[in-house]
Amino acid sequence: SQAAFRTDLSVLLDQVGTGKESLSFMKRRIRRLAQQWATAANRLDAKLEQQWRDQKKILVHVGFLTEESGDVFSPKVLKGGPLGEMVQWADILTALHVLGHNLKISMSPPTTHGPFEVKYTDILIIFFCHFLCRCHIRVIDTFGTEPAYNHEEYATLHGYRTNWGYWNLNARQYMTMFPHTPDNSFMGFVSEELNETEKRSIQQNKVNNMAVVYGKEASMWKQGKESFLQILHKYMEVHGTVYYETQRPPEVPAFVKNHGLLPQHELQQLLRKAKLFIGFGFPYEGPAPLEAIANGCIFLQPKFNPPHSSLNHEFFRGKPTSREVFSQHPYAEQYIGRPHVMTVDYNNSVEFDSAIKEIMRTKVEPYLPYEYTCEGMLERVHAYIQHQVSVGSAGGSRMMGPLFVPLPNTTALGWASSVTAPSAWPPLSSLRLLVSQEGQSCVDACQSAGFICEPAHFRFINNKEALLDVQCEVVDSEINHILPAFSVVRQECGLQREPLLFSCAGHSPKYRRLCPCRDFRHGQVALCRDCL
Ligand code: U2F
Repeated sequence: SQAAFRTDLSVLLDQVGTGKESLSFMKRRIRRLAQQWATAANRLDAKLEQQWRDQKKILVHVGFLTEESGDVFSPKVLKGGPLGEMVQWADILTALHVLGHNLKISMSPPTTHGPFEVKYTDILIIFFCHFLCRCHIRVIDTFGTEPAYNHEEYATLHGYRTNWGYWNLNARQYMTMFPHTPDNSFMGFVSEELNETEKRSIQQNKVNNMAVVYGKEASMWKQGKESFLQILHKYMEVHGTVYYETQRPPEVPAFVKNHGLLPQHELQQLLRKAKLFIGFGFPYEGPAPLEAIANGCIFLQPKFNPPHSSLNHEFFRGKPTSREVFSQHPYAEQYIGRPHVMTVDYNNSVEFDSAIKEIMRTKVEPYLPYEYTCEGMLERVHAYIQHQVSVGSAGGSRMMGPLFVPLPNTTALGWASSVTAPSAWPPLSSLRLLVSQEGQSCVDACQSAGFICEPAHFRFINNKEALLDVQCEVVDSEINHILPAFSVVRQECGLQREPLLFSCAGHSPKYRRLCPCRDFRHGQVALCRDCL
C-alpha cells in the first residue's frame, strides 16, 4: 500500500518504550524536534508531488541497547559518554515513522525472521543474527566499512580482517553518520533548524568573547591543552559542559566556567550565546559541531598532521576503514568550511592566536547543510527505501535489486553506444567517467572534479570499452579492490571479477583507477540530480 506522511509522533513515542536513560534521552529528543519534523514532512510531501511511495514493513533492531550486548551506552548517557549514536537512532526512528512506514522496534535478541522488507540494525547485533543478515539488512555503522574489509575471504588473505568487518554485505548496506566514503550509504541525523526571527535574535545576542569547549568528558581535556587554552583565555571567557559527580574535574582549569553535562536543549541555549565552539581533537566526527554552527557559532578545530587513521591511532585501530582523518571533523572542514569552520595547527601558537582574533571579529549567520535538516534526512531516507530494494534472498546481498541489475548484452557505456539500464538507481544519466592519478582513490578523483564517486556505477565501467583511450598490452580480470584500473608503466589493464570489491576508497601507488563519478544535489550529496 501507499505510505502516508505522519506528523503525529505519539505512536512512535509509545513504541520506543521506557525504563532506560538512553530511551528517555531519545524520547526527549523526539519530542523536542517534533514540530520541526512535522514541517519537514509537509514540505517533502509537497515536493514529491503525489509520487507513489510503497509502505514497507520495517524492523529496527537497536543492538547496542540490548542487555545481550552488554548495553554499555545506557549507563553513560548522564555521564558524558557517547550520545552521538543515540542522537542518530532517535532520528532514524523518527524519519521512518514520519515517512509512514510500518515500524517494529526491537531491543532484545531477534527471534523470528519476520516478513520484513528492510531491517535496520547496528554492527553489534549482526554478531547474534545469522538469519537477520544479508539482503534486507542495513547496518548503522558510524565510521563506515570499506569494501576491502567487508569481503571475508579477501580481507583475510590481504590483511584487511578486523573484528568489525567481513560480513560480505554490499558495502552500501552499511549506513554512516557522515558521508565518509560513498562506498557506504550516508544515513546522517538532524540538527536544530532556526527560523528567520530566531536567526536574527541570535545574531543580536551573540557574546563576542564567549567560547564553549567541545568535550563533555574530563578525559577529553587531558594533556597538552594548557598552552592553547591559555591563549584562548587571554581573549575569551571559556565555558565547558564537562560531566562531574561532586567536584570539579581536575583536568578542567579553574578559569573555565563549567556548567556540567547539560540536557540537549540547554546546550543549544548556551551555543546561541557563544561565538566560538572549540574542539580539542576528540571526539571525532560527532554531532555537536553541526549543532554549534547551526546556532551561529564558529567551530575551531585542530588540523591533524600526520592524519589519524586505523594505522596510527588507538581510537580508529581495528575499525574496518583505511580512511585518513585530517582534522577532528573532516565533514565540517570539507563540506562547510570558512567562515563557519576554521581548521588550524594548534601547535603553532601564532596561527592559533590569530584564529581567535579573527573569530571574534567575524560575523557569521547560523548555518545548517540541507542534508542535516529534517527535510533533507527524510528526502534521503525516502530515496533509499524506495530505490535500494532487495529482490529476494536467494543470492544473498549480491542480489540487491538496483545495486546489481542484470545488464543488456553489451556492457559498453552510454557515452559510446546506446546502452540503457532503465531500472538503474542512481540513473545512468548521472554517470561521469574519470581516470584517477596514480595513487589517488576514486573518492578523491571524483571530488576534485566536483563530483562524487558512485559505487553503483562501477558495473557500467568495468569493461574493455571503458578502457578505450588507454593503451593496454593485456586486459586481465582479477579479484582486487583497486580494479578496474591500469598500470601506466606496465601497460596492464585490470577489470574487477568480484562485484563486492568495487571500491571508491581503494588506491595504490602503481595504479590509475577507472572511476564512476556522478553529479549530486546541492546540499544533498547522497542523491544525484535525477535521483528523486
Ligand atoms: C561522537 O560522540 P559524542 O557523543 O561524543 O558526540 P558529541 O558531538 O559530543 O555529542 C553528541 C550529542 O551530545 C549532546 C549534543 C550532541 O547532540 O547535543 N550534548 C548534550 O546533550 N549535552 C552536553 O552537555 C554536551 C553534548 C560520535 F557521535 C560518536 O559516533 C563517536 O563514537 C564518538 C567518538 O568519536 O564521538
